[in-house]
Amino acid sequence: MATRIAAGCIVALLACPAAQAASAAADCKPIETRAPNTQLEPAFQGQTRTCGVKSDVAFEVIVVASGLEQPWSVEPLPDGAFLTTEKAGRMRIVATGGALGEPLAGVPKVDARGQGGLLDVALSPSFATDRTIYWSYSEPREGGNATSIARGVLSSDRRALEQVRVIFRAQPTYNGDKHFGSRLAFGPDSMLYATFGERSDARMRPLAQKLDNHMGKIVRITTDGRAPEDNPFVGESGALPEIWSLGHRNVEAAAFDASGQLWDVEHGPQGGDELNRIVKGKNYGWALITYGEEYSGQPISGGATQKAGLEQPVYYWDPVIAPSGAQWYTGDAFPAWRGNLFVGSLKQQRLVRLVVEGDRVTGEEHLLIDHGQRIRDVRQGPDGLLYVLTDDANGQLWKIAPRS
Ligand SMILES: [Ca+2]
Ligand SMILES: [Ca+2]
Repeated sequence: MATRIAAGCIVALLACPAAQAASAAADCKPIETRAPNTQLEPAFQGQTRTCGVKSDVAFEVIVVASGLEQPWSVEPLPDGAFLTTEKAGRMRIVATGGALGEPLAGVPKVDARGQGGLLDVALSPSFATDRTIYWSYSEPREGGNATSIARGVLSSDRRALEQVRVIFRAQPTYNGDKHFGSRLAFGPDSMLYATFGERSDARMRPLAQKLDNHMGKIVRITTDGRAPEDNPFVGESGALPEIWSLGHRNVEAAAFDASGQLWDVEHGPQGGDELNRIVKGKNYGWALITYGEEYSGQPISGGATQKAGLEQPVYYWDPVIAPSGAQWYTGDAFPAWRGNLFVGSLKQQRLVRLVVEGDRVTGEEHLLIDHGQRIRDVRQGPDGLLYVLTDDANGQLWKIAPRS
């Protein structure tokens, strides 16, 4: 055992560019070898195409459950079961043995057109005692739809949601079917952080830069959906008090790290998916600055990538991975992965592992490539294993466990 640990440490050091700065240039082989979509220059070395790393970790992929129709999110429950959402508007519990439960009663209707539907689900920080869950969905509204957040109490027989209440409605309502976001994450402050897309269309895109709406924003709210007094724009004329950060495009991945720092991974334009370290009140640039280009190939904002007062992404992908779901790994099952960020990739059909040191990404590895599935969500279970959800008409829940 001791030998195995020592060997693992050596491998980890060799894979770490910081530990081999002198020979980094010679040894650094980015995983991404395809031509980029644009010739835009990164703001700093390592902001894109960082060194590929390979973890010396033996694992197996076990199918826990099948037959989930376009599942969108999974939350491991404390007892080893799982709460899952399906895009069409169903929430189901997957039992510890993998049996798929009937759809829970009490879920409000969703607008499942396009990218809409039942999206993320999060457990109350005190779920063990209050059995309360929170979920986001594209809510059909008069004149269109928008992302809303509801909460409810899981009934004791686990067949229904009770005391269901919509606690937050992103504004404005819009008649579209794209860029709803969203992910929900409770912070160490027990506040609920939620991400919203900017609805994609040309007329909606500028809203990401305006504080009078929730499009292209991350909000921070109480469990009742109210804005805490210490939010950055409370009291500012014309600004919505729930806003925590702005200038986002479409965020389908967000997670807190072990230190309590929030990160997001957002769908960018063609060649511009990005990882951001989210700081209170900051502007993340969309669409005044961005990497990548329109999917038509046209430049965005004249190709501007940097501007004073606008945050740079910690990392970006060109070509894109189409990120969905993120998890900072903190478990004991895979010591070599502790502190790494895992991100699901829809378009590239893989699980991305990032080695992050401070505010720099120093290594990237792509896992599960041979499975050829779009990855929609990734979460860590109470057992320290990773759970992955595939985006498919016959979606599956996978367990990634050490190979014994
Ligand atoms: Ca979730
Ligand atoms: Ca940005």
